[in-house]
Amino acid sequence: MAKIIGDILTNIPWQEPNDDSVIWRYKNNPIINRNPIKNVSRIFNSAIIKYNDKFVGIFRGDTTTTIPTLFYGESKDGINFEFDELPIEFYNEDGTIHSIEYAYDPRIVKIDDEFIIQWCDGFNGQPTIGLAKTKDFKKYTFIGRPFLPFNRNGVLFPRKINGEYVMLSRPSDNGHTQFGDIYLSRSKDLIYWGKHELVMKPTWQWWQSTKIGTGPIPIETDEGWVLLYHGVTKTCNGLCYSIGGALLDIDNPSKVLHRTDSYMLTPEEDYEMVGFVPNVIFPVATLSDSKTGRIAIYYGAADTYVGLAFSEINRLIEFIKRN
Ligand code: BMA
Repeated sequence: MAKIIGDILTNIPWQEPNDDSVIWRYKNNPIINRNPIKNVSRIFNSAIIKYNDKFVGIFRGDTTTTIPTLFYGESKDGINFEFDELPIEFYNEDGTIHSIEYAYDPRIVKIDDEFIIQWCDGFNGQPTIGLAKTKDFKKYTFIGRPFLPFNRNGVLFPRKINGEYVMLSRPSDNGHTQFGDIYLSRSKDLIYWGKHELVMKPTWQWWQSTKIGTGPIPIETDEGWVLLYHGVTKTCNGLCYSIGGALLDIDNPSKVLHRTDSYMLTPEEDYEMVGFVPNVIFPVATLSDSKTGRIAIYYGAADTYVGLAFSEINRLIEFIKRN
């Protein structure tokens, strides 16, 4: 039996499965609908984490100017969220305002006593990774940009490994990138990054043959790091995004122990197949309970909604090893 190494979070959202699926959807999906707040058309691809007695999130909101930016929201149950109507304001270390060009696909992780936010950040009009920190979800301090453009899907591990911060990312281009591998980089201070290594490339299975990119913050278990990722295929109708999984070595996470040949979740529901960008399932965050092994997965659906799904650590690891 695999064990999650992490906090006991007994009140995460949960629904029992109806069958032996590795990942199953919440029955009342989507949990966030169109036009969720004033001047925001769609909230999707968003990050949720436990903070004190509530669940808080950094949400990607595509505004009515069509520019994506980041909003704060919170919830008692991890399902019904209330949002601030104004975007998050970031400050530089010297107290001046750090202005954001555009910001999307945030992730959030707690390392020691700080929450670190990672997102795709417009840098002179070109995408790369931005990092910021907060202790209270009120004051946000911009840390910097680990890499030059073009890069996306920067995802930190939830603790230092051998004394260093470790981040996965996907070097890309300035458009709707038609290629993409997952790389790993290390840093002693979150500012200077190096020791880059390749982790995974696309494979011959069509669902993950065009590009791949990291999803949520990896989950630590006694069998290795569980990594959920998106795998993309090209069709006559555009790109299609599904969820895959891998198990990475605990001390050297550039080493892939197991990886799925088959997808674990692919667009099948109306809210995943019809929307601003059809056929997209984009996993961004998980909440997991080390006591029961339950996992709640938050994903963007069709670049329009937030969907919720569930898994359980033994099923997940079994599937990753066998498929
Ligand atoms: C990717 C990112 C995601 C988006 C996906 C599908 O390149 O921009 O934000 O969900 O495309 O459109």
